Amino acid sequence: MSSRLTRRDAIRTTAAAGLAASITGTMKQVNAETAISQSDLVPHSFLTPGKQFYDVSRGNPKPFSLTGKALEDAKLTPDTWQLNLKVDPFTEDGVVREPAAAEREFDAAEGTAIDYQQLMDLGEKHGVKFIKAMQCLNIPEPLGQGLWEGVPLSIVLRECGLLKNVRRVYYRGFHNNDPSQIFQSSVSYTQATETPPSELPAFLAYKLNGKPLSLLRGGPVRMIIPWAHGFKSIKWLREIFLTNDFRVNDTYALNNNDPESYLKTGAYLDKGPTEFENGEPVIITGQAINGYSGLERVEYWVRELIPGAKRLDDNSIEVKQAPWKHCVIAEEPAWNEVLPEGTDRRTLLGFDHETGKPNSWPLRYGMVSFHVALRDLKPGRYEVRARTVDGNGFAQPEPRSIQKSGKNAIQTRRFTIKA
Ligand SMILES: Nc1nc2c(c(=O)[nH]1)N[C@H]1C(S)=C(S)[C@@H](COP(=O)(O)O)O[C@H]1N2
Ligand SMILES: [Mo]
Repeated sequence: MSSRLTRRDAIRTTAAAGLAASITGTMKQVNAETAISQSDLVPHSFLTPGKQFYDVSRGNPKPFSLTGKALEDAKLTPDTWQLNLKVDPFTEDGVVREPAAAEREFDAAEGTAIDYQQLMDLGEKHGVKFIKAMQCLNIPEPLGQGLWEGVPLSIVLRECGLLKNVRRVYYRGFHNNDPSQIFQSSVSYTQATETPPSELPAFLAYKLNGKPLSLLRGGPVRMIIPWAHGFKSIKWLREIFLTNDFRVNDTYALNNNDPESYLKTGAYLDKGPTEFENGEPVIITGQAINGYSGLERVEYWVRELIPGAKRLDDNSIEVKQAPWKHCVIAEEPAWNEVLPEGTDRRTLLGFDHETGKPNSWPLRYGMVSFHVALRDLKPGRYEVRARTVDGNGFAQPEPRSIQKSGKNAIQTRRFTIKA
């Protein structure tokens, strides 16, 4: 792919159209005589470099801003990292009768915490890697997509030997001594230990895109919960608790979020310029999340905004019964070009162990680029929408249009074709 050449073409045609400022836009206009290049249609990199993830971090100071001794005291360097893996003796009258118990516990106070090398050793034997997109329940835009590498939570829990009365596993990242800074999340014991063979497991990640997980992205070790929104994927992981409290005690639930929501299938439009010359194709691009209920296709609908046009609600008849058409979903990338050097696809979860082909395209819990080139629109004002249709045939924002279980309102962009 000669992306440099096509880039230059795009600059030339954009400048010719007097839209020099729009070159970084991804909904751009391309001279009809210039072939539309692949990088115009798929402007996203397949794996997101760690630094370019949209960051969602709590804490004051934020853990990734710590340096020197403060960073070591926080035990957030590979040499100092320690993980407590303990039982929570919680009981409550009339609610939880018996406390959880474990044959073995790992506790820094006892000098028995799990260190980085021990986790690496587990990884040596039981490590897995997979590609997964990160998406915040509350932000209508994917945060990034990574190749994550680490150890399944089930393998780490096995270190505790026999367990009794454990119904949930909850975990926290580093926080300072202020209890209001605690940000914890949880999974059921079953979710932690019994991964359906076709699914990705809950796991402790220590590598991203082939490199040690950076402090910025939650390193040295973060939790990754593949089927969930980002709040379950706790960064700067330091503590895991085994409890008999069956209730979902995620901090996120206190902010009116559904703590059991699954990663939602949805289409997210890229931003771009709002004015175009007459007679040129308008390229609409975006990314879709392949969530828990699968991704069947992405659709778009363009309507002309005639004077007096009403704002349309996602659940309006006009939107539901509009003549939606298919967007083009990006093909599988040239894997050798997008994966870190030396990555053998046959070793990735979600890929066939013999052929190296992905078990599904788009990848489960991954994100995929989509596009459509709009041609022959006459001068006027327009509004374009994109939506996903999930594996059960439900169109976005269904089947869960409750925005506190994942933001997936139908996105719109408005633009004008000049006379
Ligand atoms: N320790 C800790 N982990 C955390 C958070 C946090 O504030 N503190 N934010 C969570 C939320 S809400 C999201 S969406 C993801 C974002 O991950 P990213 O910053 O790597 O994109 O991290 C999650 N893990
Ligand atoms: Mo989030």
